[in-house]
Amino acid sequence: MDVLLDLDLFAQMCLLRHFEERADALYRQGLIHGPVHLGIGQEAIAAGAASVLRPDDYSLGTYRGHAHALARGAPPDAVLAELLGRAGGICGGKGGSMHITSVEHGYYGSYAIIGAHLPIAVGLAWAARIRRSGQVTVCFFGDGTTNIGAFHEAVNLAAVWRLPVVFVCENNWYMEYTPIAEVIPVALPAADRAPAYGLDKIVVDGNDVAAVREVVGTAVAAARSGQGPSLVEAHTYRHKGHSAADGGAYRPAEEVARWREQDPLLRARAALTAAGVDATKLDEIEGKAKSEMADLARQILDRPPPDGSGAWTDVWSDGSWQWRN
Ligand SMILES: Cc1ncc(C[n+]2csc(CCOP(=O)(O)OP(=O)(O)O)c2C)c(N)n1
Ligand SMILES: [Mg+2]
Repeated sequence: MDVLLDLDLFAQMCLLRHFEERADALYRQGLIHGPVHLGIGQEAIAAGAASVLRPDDYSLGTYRGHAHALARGAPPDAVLAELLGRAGGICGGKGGSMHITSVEHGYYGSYAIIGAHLPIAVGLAWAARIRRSGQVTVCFFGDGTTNIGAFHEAVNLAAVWRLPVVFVCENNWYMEYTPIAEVIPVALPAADRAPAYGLDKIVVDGNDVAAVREVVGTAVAAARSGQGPSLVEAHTYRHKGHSAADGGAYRPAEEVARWREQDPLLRARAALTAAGVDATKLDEIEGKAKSEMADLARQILDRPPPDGSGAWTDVWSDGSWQWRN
């Protein structure tokens, strides 16, 4: 069997997929307030990249960040409770879907402002360099983000200072409702711009978890050994709309169908069965993930909302909310 893909990694992708399918269903029932952005179809990037990180490495993502937090080990229970606004939410119910953060698991946040987290990733990498800790930072963002100034500033500074950071552009070919090709003068939003910063042009099939693992693994190893940053462009597609409220009708049906055939879970299944794994074993793993997420949602919906006593905690770094109000 290909050592880059094993049953644990398949199980991880099933967890990410069924967590989000459940979140989508709950959103449709009106049980999640505020926007929800699903990365269904993009799981191979989150799972593959997280699988090459050390527990003390850093990662950051966008509002499409559930999978990135879960892939680093954030408990599904606490993430789903956050989405549902129930007690036990990973950010105490104050963040919601777009701001999932788990510092404890090295996931330094989901950011709703496009590009805002790239300079933060550079800061984390710089701090790791000063401490000589050997930690690597991996920063995920979309294709549309490459048109934001912060992208260019962050990649430039990381390249000049040769910081231990890996930028991963999840190119799903759309920025909200706009095809990326309409708003960039090059074909590949990240890869075609990498040489401008002295970086290699790196493209990976983002729906092939083994390929993501290999390419991001190489970039992470280079960063850790002092060879500086990388900019990786991973090609993928979101199966659903920009947010759960968007039907995605602006995308040609044949394009959606073509990418559905390239679904990362289907691709992983094909690779595993070709390597001799019984399909019933894979069904069992996926069925388990699906039923566990349904059970989790039922349990969380039985919980009360947070009681409000923690509303002012964690608001200021020194905790001094009393004298500020
Ligand atoms: C600074 C800023 N400008 C505009 C927006 C509105 N906005 C939200 S998502 C989005 C598109 C981002 O596309 P991309 O980077 O490709 O990420 P994807 O949603 O495809 O994962 C935009 C423009 C924003 N959140 N922040
Ligand atoms: Mg995009």
